[in-house]
Amino acid sequence: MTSNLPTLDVAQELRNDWTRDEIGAIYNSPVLDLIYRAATVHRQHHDPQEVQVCTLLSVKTGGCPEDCAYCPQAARYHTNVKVHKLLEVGEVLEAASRAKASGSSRFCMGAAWREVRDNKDFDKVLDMVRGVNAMGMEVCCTLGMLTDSQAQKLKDAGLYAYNHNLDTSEEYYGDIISTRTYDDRLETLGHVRQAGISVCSGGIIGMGESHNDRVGMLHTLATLPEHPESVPVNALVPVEGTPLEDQERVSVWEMVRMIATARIIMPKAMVRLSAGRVRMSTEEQALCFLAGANSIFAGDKLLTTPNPGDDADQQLFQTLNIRPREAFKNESTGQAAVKFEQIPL
Ligand code: SAM
Ligand code: DTB
Ligand code: SF4
Repeated sequence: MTSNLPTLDVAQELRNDWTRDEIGAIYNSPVLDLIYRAATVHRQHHDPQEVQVCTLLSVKTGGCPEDCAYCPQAARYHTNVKVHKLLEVGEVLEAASRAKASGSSRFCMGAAWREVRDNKDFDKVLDMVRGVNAMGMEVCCTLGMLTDSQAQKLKDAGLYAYNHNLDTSEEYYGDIISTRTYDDRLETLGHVRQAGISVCSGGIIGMGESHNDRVGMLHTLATLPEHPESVPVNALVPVEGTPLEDQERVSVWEMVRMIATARIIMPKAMVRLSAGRVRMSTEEQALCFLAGANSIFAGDKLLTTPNPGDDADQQLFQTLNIRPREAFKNESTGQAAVKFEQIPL
């Protein structure tokens, strides 16, 4: 018996000319074939025993002017998130140091901002970036929209990666967010890429989008001039008070389809099993790793919602014989290396 998957050379070169139909055919293929193929591609480009461990910290929480329907930090929704102004540099560096001690190689600082403004708070964030860089961790930020000069300042301070998610397809985007456009998002990603910062961009499933929307988002990512170095796949965490509070949780098979398709079409990217792990069993997470995920967020909190925590993850790594990936492994897409230097303080 042969597989009824459309033929595709698993040892293929990187491609940026995927059609939406080709990606749809992969996404919709029989799930066991899909996992097998993704696992094969994964083993050609990555060590399957290695999983990148990233720690997230919300450095400025809540009170955001945007209307992202999924987000507990939008000021207009009545959620239990407490607004907190930008943290002090010292407390952020202490958190980064704890994250490093517990095995994280990447530290990602998130701010509930629409965009970065050239003010004292941005100067503080630049100091945080310098400090985390000096600890020998990959430092990442997710601060909203950036201009080209702000991206350059972050790069000069030692920023390794910038997270800015497309979240969903261009067609569905307007149903989820009205306060900025898909093109705004793509423009910031262009500034990040231009500054030579590693690009982290993915999305969320379980927001009421169709399978075609999921394929559409993957198509946009895989046809960027260069693939993102990291692709986070989040399952919606439905939070009380947000417009999406009553969304049904996605099944593991939907996560597996997204992860496996991302792995096949962007073979060199780190595919991150992101929000939603707290609801998953060891077996479900193992399926996601088999399907090509090779990165997670660690710690007992994401930005504002729960995450499994270090003890559970230590157990997970032991059970599955996986080990944390070291910092600064060349994660270039193969199309243009992200040149990175550790900057002495
Ligand atoms: N304000 C910045 C921005 O929107 O780019 C950075 C922080 S924002 C919270 C980062 C990402 O978190 C969002 O793009 C979204 O993908 C993810 N996110 C937020 N709330 C979520 C939720 N309830 N479930 C899953 N992912 C979520
Ligand atoms: C990403 O793709 N997922 C993370 C990170 N990038 C910033 C955020 C998940 C947030 C989940 C909801 C919360 O904890 O507030
Ligand atoms: Fe604000 Fe980011 Fe949340 Fe949107 S996702 S409301 S921009 S913090």
